[in-house]
Formats: sequence, C-alpha cells, structure tokens
Amino acid sequence: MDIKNEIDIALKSFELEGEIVKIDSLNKGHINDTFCLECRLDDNTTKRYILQKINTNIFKNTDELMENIVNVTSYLKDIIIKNGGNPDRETLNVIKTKDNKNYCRLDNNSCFRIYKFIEDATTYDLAESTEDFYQSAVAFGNFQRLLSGFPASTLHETIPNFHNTADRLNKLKDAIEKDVVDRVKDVKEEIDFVLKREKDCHIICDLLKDNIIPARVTHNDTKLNNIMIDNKTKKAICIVDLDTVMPGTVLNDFGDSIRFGASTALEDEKDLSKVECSMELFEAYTKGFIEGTQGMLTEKEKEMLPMGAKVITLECGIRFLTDYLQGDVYFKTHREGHNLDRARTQFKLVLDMENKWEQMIEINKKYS
Ligand code: ADP
Ligand code: GN1
Ligand code: MG
Repeated sequence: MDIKNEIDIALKSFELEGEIVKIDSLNKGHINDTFCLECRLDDNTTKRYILQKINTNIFKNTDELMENIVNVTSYLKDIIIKNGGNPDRETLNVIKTKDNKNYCRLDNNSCFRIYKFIEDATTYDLAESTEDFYQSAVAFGNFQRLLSGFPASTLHETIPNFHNTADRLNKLKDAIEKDVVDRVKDVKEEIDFVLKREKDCHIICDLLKDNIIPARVTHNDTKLNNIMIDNKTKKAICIVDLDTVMPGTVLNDFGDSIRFGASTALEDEKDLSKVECSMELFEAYTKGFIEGTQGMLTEKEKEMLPMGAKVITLECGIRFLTDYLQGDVYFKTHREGHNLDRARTQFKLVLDMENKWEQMIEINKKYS
C-alpha cells in the first residue's frame, strides 16, 4: 500500500477539527515520515497538525514508545501550567484516536500518530546565530532539569544500547566483517580512523557502568532540529522528537547538541574544509546548558562535558558508517553515499575537537 492510501486510512481513526485541505511531507528527520496536515475550520481559519508514520523497523514496541511520550509530556504539561506557560506550545501534545489510543495501527502494521502543530516556530539544521544556539542550550539544560523529577523506572527502553558506544563499535566491526554490499574496500581510511580511537568508545559507557556519573532521564537526540525556536522572540520554546527519552547520561545530551549545532556546516556537507567545531558556538552552548541545569550536575559530569561532545560525535560517525556498510537500512538517505558523507563530517569534527582540545577544556572550566 502506498503512503497516500495509508494516510487516508489512518486519518479515519482520528477526530480532527475541521476538514483536511492539505497534506505536506516535511522531509525532515532521519527516522520517521513526518507530514503537516492543514484543516479548514467552519469560521474559515486553519488549524494544523503533525502526522507521523512511526518507523517501526527501529521502534519495535509502539505501545511502549507512545506510553513513554504520553507520560513524559503529561508530566511536563503539569509543570508548564504551574509555571504559567502555554502547554500547547511548550511541549508535544499527542492527539488520541477516536477509541482513545495513543496512535493508530493499520492492518498492514503501519503505525501513525498525530501531534498538535507548534505554530510560529522553526527548527534549524544550522545555528543561525550564537544567541539562538545559546537559547537552545538553556532550553535543553532546563529540559534535563525538569526530567530529573520524572520517575525513571516507568520508562521503557525504546532502543536497547542506544548510546552504548562500545556496542556501536562492535556493530561496526560486525558490519565490516560481513561487508554485505561490498563497500569496505572504499572506506579503509574511515575504518582506520575509528579503530585508532577504540579506547574513546569506552570512556562514557564505563563511567556510567561504574557509577562514576549518574544515570538520568535524558532526551538522547538533542540536535538543533529537535528544538523549536519561536519565530518572534527567538526563544527556544519546545523540545520535540521524544522517541528516545530514556535513562542515559547528560553527557550525551550535551554532546549531541555540540556535534550537530556547533558544527560550521551541515551534517551531510561534502566539502570537509567547511566542517569545523566552532569554539564560539561551543562556548555559548556550554554556558547556556550549565545555566539551564541550575546546579544539578555533579563535578564529574561538568568536567566530562567536552568528552561527551567528542565521544557522541565519534559514535554518530560510527553509526553512519555502519549503516553505509549495511546498505543504508537505518537512516533515511536522499542520495548516493549519503551516509558516508555524514560519517565523514562526524570524523572531521572529532579531529577538529582533538585539535582544539585545550581550548574546549579551558572554555568548560570557565563555566563549570
Ligand atoms: P524524526 O524522528 O524523523 O527526526 P521528528 O519528530 O524530529 O522526526 O520530526 C521531524 C521534524 O518535524 C522536526 O524536526 C520539526 O521540524 C517538525 N516537527 C515535529 N513535531 C512538530 C510539531 N509538533 N509541530 C511543528 N513541527 C514539528
Ligand atoms: C536520528 O530522528 P532524528 O533525525 O532526530 C537518530 C539520532 C542521530 C541523528 C543523526 C532514533 O535523529 O540518534 O544522532 O539521526 N535518531 C534515532 O542526525 O536513531
Ligand atoms: Mg528529529
């Protein structure tokens, strides 16, 4: 069944306000299929919704996935209301189906969910200004702090070993050995780059395993295009993409924002001379994130923030490279060699961070 037919059937399960007049594909994000629904109301105004086809190859248990999201957003909503905020804009809102479910499953097992659309806000693939990036840091730091009161034991692990970098390395080794699409011969340099940094892959997961840093409820996918920035105030208002909210370490949440948002180029830039980790953006984010977390981080966590950035960038490169070797089965790709281009930008960033290491440590000390 094609996606258009699937959407037609899925929409019958939901009661939306007004009549649907337009469905646009958003072409954003590497995982789910995201659409914007536009509805015309009786008074001729329009109301929009986000419709997502959930990637069930990746998220195997949709009930648990959606239970996490509903529980986390309900929890956040209470806090937002107490603080006098707007719960329709400051967190995701799941629209229930007519039979009160969190999503709808078609006969062919495709799963769809609907969120209220967050209006007058934008997500960015590159930081437009240092100030915007700082604002996103405060918001992610805040989010982290708010989740510190969330009952972690009620959360399901939606993707096992998601940020276990050592396990990611093992999966890469396995992909190299199997070489199912005969691409290993083209990526010797990239493989070498990773293998030289084998030790780095253990640093963060060992700290967690040995309880040297605490496990917390974390977002785990804190890239800049998962946060909505208000078009007028330029304040970061809502963190989206809650599929991977799970127990983890704050170092990954900090690090993933740096990996993506402090880069001077897009994640899939082909011209590697454009790819750098900007120290100005790194500084703005470090300052904002520590402010947003308001004293909740341990000394060890603060000390390890730059390492969090480096290791998650290496991990992400490993994941893109693994997917390239497996024949592009995980991340959505839009051109030949897309995953390889992405892997290369990540490795370039790792190298750049290594070259700027002293500076990163100094900046971190200034705000820790
Ligand atoms: P993926 O898991 O594929 O990355 P996301 O949940 O991040 O999917 O959604 C993709 C994009 O859709 C986001 O980057 C954001 O631009 C937009 N988006 C997601 N949720 C909303 C929402 N509730 N309102 C407006 N835009 C949204
Ligand atoms: C994916 O869903 P999206 O596009 O926000 C991925 C992240 C990666 C990121 C790389 C569930 O994020 O882990 O860091 O791509 N999400 C999942 O851009 O694997
Ligand atoms: Mg996303």
